[in-house]
Amino acid sequence: MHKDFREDAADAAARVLDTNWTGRYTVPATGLYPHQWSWDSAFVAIGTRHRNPRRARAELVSLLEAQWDDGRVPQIVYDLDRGDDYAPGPDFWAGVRGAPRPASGLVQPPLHAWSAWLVHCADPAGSTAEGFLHRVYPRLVRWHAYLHDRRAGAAGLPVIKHPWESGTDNSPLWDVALERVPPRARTPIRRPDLQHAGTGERPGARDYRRYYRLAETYRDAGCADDVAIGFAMVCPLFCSVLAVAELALGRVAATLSAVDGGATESDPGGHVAAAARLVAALDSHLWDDELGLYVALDDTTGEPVGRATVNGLVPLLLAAAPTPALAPGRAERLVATLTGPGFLGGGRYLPSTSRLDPAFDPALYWRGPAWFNMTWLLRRAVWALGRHDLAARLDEQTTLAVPERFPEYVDPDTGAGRGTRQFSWSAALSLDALLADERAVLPHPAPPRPPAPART
Ligand code: 2M8
Repeated sequence: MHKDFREDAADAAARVLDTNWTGRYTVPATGLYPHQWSWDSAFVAIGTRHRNPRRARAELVSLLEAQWDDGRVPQIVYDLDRGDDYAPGPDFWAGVRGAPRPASGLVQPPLHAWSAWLVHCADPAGSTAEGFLHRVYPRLVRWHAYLHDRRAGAAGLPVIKHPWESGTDNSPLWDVALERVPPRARTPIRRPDLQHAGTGERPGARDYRRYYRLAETYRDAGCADDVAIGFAMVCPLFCSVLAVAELALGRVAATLSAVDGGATESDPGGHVAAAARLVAALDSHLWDDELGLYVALDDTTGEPVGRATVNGLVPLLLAAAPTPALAPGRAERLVATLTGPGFLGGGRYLPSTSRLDPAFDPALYWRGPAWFNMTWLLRRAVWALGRHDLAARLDEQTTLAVPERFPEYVDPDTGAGRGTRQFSWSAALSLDALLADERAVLPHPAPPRPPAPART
């Protein structure tokens, strides 16, 4: 990439992040998404750390301050001044116990520990001076414990209780389970989102009636996770991100014990072991040999959901890990699927749903368009595997960011921008793709130090 282009693109991305910064956190987009979203903040901090590491730390600290008593980190932390600008708003969740701030009772993929580790590595001196890792580590441990314990499904992997928890809301992975949810909600459904994005790009009215119904059922059960609400799905993206986050927490724990000589209770080996358990369960329960990728599992019926989506390629992040690693042969199969006709072999950019899946639609939200966060995850995965050719191929999406004004997602064939614009994680992850130090690509356990030379 030309040097001037890189600098201009990085400046433009940083300006989007400055505009969307509220003073405490970054909204995903000022119109469509006017509150703090959980995994958006994690992605945003990964980009912000390059130019403003202090703000990246504040981003994660503000989100973790909204952590519930039971350890969950909420999907959305609401800004009450913008309460009516997005639905469902804060009123929908009012009355649920255990939340220190007005927030949704749902969660999102647990990318936060990985983000916190990358944020620390960008400015270790500033991070240490602020006690950043000491502040976030206990909260991240409780967050993961919530997922491992309260969300444990039959396969030993955490379940999601709503499509919004996957971050890939209308992915075909959730279609069959959603069919069981009556498309009727008591809450009147408002769609302020349609003022900011095309109707043909966002989920439809019937989807929304089911989303609301499911959210109502969960809320009315007090957001208790031991109550069956008819939707409990294991997502390969969610689980593999949690495994990487455990590896990151292992690095955080090791750093803390080196810094304070064990004063902070931390357990590096325990996090690596948790990651290993997740990888083993993922390999045993979610692999689809015919599709050549990982699929979702319906925890209610025990049935796998044989649909090919980008979610099922994300476990490639775990392929290069020395401990733990995917089962032999899986990395090669995943790369073949990634480069095959359903994904990069069938068009220019990485689609969110396989081009070969019957639900594929290049314009519709998570059913086809290329998203910057998925491309970023896969780019890190292939780089860690030494496939720099594929990383360069995935980088092509970054060049669209400036002319398309940092769109929420793009058409996977033409690259035309879709959804809202000046979207924070598109800007943050473009910034990271332009500026990141690739040596820190994944948070695998640090290699053991060579033994000190023997004294003579
Ligand atoms: C989208 O999800 C929200 C609900 O959380 C929505 O559709 O209104 C998804 O793309 C999700 O992954 C993202 O975190 C959120 C905010 O950017 O928007």
